[in-house]
Amino acid sequence: MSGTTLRWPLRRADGLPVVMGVVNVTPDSFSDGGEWFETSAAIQHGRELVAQGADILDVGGESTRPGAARPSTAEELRRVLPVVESLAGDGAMVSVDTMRAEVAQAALEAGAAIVNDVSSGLADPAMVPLVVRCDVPFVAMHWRGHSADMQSRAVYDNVVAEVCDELSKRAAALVSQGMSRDRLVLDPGFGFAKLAAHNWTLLRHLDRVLGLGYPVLVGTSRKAFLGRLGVPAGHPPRPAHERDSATAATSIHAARLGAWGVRVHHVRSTLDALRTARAIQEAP
Ligand code: PMM
Repeated sequence: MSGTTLRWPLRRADGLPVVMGVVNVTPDSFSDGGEWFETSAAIQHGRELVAQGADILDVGGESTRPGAARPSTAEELRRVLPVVESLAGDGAMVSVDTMRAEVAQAALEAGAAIVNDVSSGLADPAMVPLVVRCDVPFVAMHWRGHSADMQSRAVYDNVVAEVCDELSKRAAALVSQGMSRDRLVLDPGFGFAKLAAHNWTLLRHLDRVLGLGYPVLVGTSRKAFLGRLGVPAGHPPRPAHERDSATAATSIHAARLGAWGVRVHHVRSTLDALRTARAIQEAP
């Protein structure tokens, strides 16, 4: 497994946040559902994202959109493994986006270097022991339950305080189970058990998540709350592929506050935006 030799935390030579490009091998993700479902299309897409400048490719075989049903483990393995193997074989740094230890283990054996678990290990009791054993970087996201009914848990008195509290307790639990502190990345989980207003408030106060003292990954890309801006009430949100400019704006915000990385579908527009914002900031 490649994790033990990985220099971590990964940083870009140009100082911009690490850009994680999304490779969803699913028929039903809200953002790009079905587009890259065929193995060869997913591999081709991953290669394009690397050509656009992605630092990490995040390969996932389970849609986590609100209300989504889970695929079987066998189906998730079938979707993910050939894509991980091929992209890692090209030399790309691959993370596997999974809540299942069995899938994570097979992906690590196929060349993945990072585990990205939207449940932070809560969905499968075998996940944390696996990650500890393999000593690989672990992205732990704020999570309150599976997608089928997660939006019923989008209830907060103070979303920023509660997300920070739940995330820091989760990080402490992971460390107490043997995870090395410097292998951990935290993610506030935009869109997961959160309504649009919660996502906006969390973004505005992202500095509080950063204040927990871990590298922070921000995953707002193409999420529904970005598609509602400028759309009259009662009309449907903009389609997912029309949300990349809004995503670029959130990436600039995340970079300004010091996020470690951004997880995005369209890498080129994100990097264009990040480079532009920095050129303005650094101009005399
Ligand atoms: N969002 C999705 C899937 N995986 N992983 C992390 N760490 N953070 C996220 O915000 C996140 C994720 C859902 O979005 P997609 O369907 O576009 O992949």
